[in-house]
Formats: sequence, C-alpha cells, structure tokens
Amino acid sequence: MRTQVGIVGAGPAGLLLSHLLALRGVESVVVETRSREYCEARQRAGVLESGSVQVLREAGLAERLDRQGLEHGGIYLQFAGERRHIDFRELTGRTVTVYAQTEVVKDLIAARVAAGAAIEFGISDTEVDAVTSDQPVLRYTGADGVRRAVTCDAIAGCDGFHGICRDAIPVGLRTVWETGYPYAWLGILADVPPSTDELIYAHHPAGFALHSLRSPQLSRLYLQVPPEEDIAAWPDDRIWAELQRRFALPGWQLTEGPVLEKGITPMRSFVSSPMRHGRLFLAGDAAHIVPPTGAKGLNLALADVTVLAAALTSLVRDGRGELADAYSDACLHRVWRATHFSWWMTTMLHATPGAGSMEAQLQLSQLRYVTSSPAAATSLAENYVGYRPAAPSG
Ligand code: RFL
Ligand code: PHB
Repeated sequence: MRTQVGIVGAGPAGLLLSHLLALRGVESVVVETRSREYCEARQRAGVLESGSVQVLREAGLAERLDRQGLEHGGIYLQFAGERRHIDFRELTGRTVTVYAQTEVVKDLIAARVAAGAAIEFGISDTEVDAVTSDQPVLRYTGADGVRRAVTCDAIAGCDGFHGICRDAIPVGLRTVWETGYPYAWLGILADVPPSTDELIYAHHPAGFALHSLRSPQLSRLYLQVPPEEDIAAWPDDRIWAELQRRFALPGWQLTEGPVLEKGITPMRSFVSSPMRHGRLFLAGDAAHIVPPTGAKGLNLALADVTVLAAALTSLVRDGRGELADAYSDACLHRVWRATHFSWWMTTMLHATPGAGSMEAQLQLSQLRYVTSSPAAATSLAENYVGYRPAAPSG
C-alpha cells in the first residue's frame, strides 16, 4: 500500500490534519487503535478558542458547531467568598465557544467518512520505520488481524501522549521538559442544566473546582483531588457535597442532578522538542501536554495541524521543504506560551498539599490583581481566548 501522508491517531489532531490535506488535494491514511464508538464517546475538552472555531469554519466543518456551540464572552474567577467576572469581549474583542471535543471528533469523523477517506479503527501494533528516508513506512495490524505496510512520503504522529511516534525520535536528538502536579481532577458529566451562564473557576482552601457545561441541559464539573485518588472513594453524594462547599456563595444555588459519567485525570506539563525528525512530524498531545486549567490542549492540537497541513502539502505535493523545516519552531513558540499560561492558571487556583498559608495569600493577591487591574485582566483574557505569538525572526 502507498499514500502521501500516513497519520497515526484519529483524535482531533489526526482527523483535522487528514481533512485539511484532502482540501489541498493530498491523500492520507489514518490508523487508530480504538474503535470509532470509543473515539466519539471519550469525554475531554470543552472550550474552543475563536481561532479554532475559525479554522473549523473555513474547513467546512462548523455546520453543527455554529448551531450548537455556546459563545462565551468571559469567565468567572471565584475566591475568598467573591465571584468576579473577566470580560473577554470588552478586554480583547474576542470570545470562546463551548463545544465538546467529542462533538468536534464526531463532526470530523462524519466528514472524513462522507468523503470516502481511509480511516482504519481498531488497529494494533503500530510501527513507524525509515523516517529519515524519503519513503517512511507505517506498519500496523488491521482489525482483521492482517499485518500491513504503507509506504508514505511523510508520517504525522498524532497519537497522543501515550502513542509510539515520539519514541521514533532518538533520545539523543530530543529534549523533554516535564513537570507533574501534586493533584488531579475528578470530572463529572451531570444531567442538569448549568447553574451558571459562564464557566466558574473557583479557588478554595479545600481545593480548586470548575463549573463548565456541555449544553443548556448538561453540566460538566471538576474537583481538585489527590493525584492517586480512587474514584470509588467518591460516591455521587460526596462529589455534590464537595462541589457545594467549594462553589458556595450567598444568594447563588448549585443545582444537582444525576451523574452520567465520572473519572479522574492526572495533570502534567510536558514538551518534547523538536516536533520533527526526518519525515516524521509530531502534532498535538504526542508532542506536548498542558494541565487542563487553561483549556488549551485541544486548541494547541488544532493549531499544530493547521501549520502542519500547509507544511506537508508544500513538501509532498510541491517538493518544497521550507515550511516543513520551519514547522517545529513555528509551533513551539505557541506551545510554550500556552504551557506557561496553563501552569500559571493551575498554580494560581489549586491548593498545593502541605503548602500552608503563604501560598494561599500569594494566590489570593494574584486573583485580586487579575480581577481588578485592567492590564492584568487583559493578559489573562488574551491568553485564554488564544494568543498567537509572532513567528520568530531570523
Ligand atoms: P488525542 O485526542 O489523545 O488523540 C490521539 C489518538 O491516537 C490514538 N493512538 C494510536 N493510534 C494508532 N496507533 C497507536 N500506537 C496509537 N496510540 C494512540 C489514541 O487512541 C487517540 O485516539 O490527541 P490529540 O489529537 O493530539 O488531541 C489532544 C486533545 O485530546 C487534548 O489536548 C485535550 O483533550 C486536552 N483537554 C482540553 N483541551 C482544551 O483545549 N480545552 C479544554 O477544555 C480541555 N479540557 C482536556 C480537558 C483533557 C482532559 N483529559 C481527559 C486529559 C479536560 C480533560 C479532563
Ligand atoms: C471542560 O468543559 O471540560 C473544560 C472547560 C475548561 C477547562 C477545562 C475543561 O479549563
């Protein structure tokens, strides 16, 4: 078998890349270990930057997003018994859109399937080979148990943090920066209308809490919990009691409802550089992970493949390597900005176990500052709606 671009992973990065390449007349094959149903059901991110919405719109993928996405003009920061609004519209002229990653993935899969694209779900034993040659090879075992080899002009590793593509870059040729956090998020999807019009990020001595949503009928809520926490220790009534405690505000009510899903997510910051080795290109979580507090992971994945689609088209269709050579640096500037912002939001809002009251005082001072100084509020707002650093010069 042969294709122009072999794509490993049918998450948002791999699927959008395949779509953008097809729009430019470049053929690709997408291989995915999970089933289509699993990819479409996985609960993850919920917030799209305006730049991400624009990319999806320009690619003809926003018909449902435009109908069902909820445009939000700001967020609330809650701390020390106050709830303060950060107005993105007023501060930046931009907004974000609440539209679940699961819905983005459904839309992308539907568009690829309708176009007759080659996507194979349920594959195993993925290998990438000869990536420093002009003809890298993607090998895998199909759902039918038959081993296949696809000769490509380039391979895109869109296989997430636990994928295999990053390891195809020799250890001596890459630098990794990584930090963990001494907490995790317990997330629930609840069958109850959201109790808020915009997301609430709450600082509390007992730990961070976030009120997000999925639709006018569905709420998504998160609680900071210890990193090794067992979900079995959190029956629904304990989760609601803790959410009530951390969001409590006189005159405001958190409405409870049936919990449809719950799970615990560890948090880390991770960057692997460069994002390219020969004809292997990494995109999305395969190259970088941020803690979810800044709502950046999905947006970074979509932004990477927007740059990569142009670079690969130029490489495999036109035989020009300049954009491919510039790919890694072009992405990493944006990635580091989002990595810093996500770390900053995370450390401002979470209670570090054992840190004592000095940390809490510094956090509260910072929260008062970002909610009272227009300069500080604008900095938060422009990062949240999506800051695109200028390309490095020279
Ligand atoms: P994905 O989505 O992990 O997709 C990778 C795909 O590759 C497959 N795969 C393989 N396929 C073939 N062969 C192999 N050897 C393979 N190994 C893996 C996997 O099965 C999978 O289908 O990566 P991608 O495309 O880079 O997308 C990244 C995003 O999924 C991620 O950054 C976001 O979900 C992060 N995130 C958030 N991002 C935001 O922008 N806004 C948010 O509000 C937000 N909230 C979140 C989040 C992530 C969370 N979790 C669960 C980690 C909230 C949570 C709780
Ligand atoms: C979500 O809705 O899942 C969500 C929203 C904002 C975040 C993280 C997750 O910062």
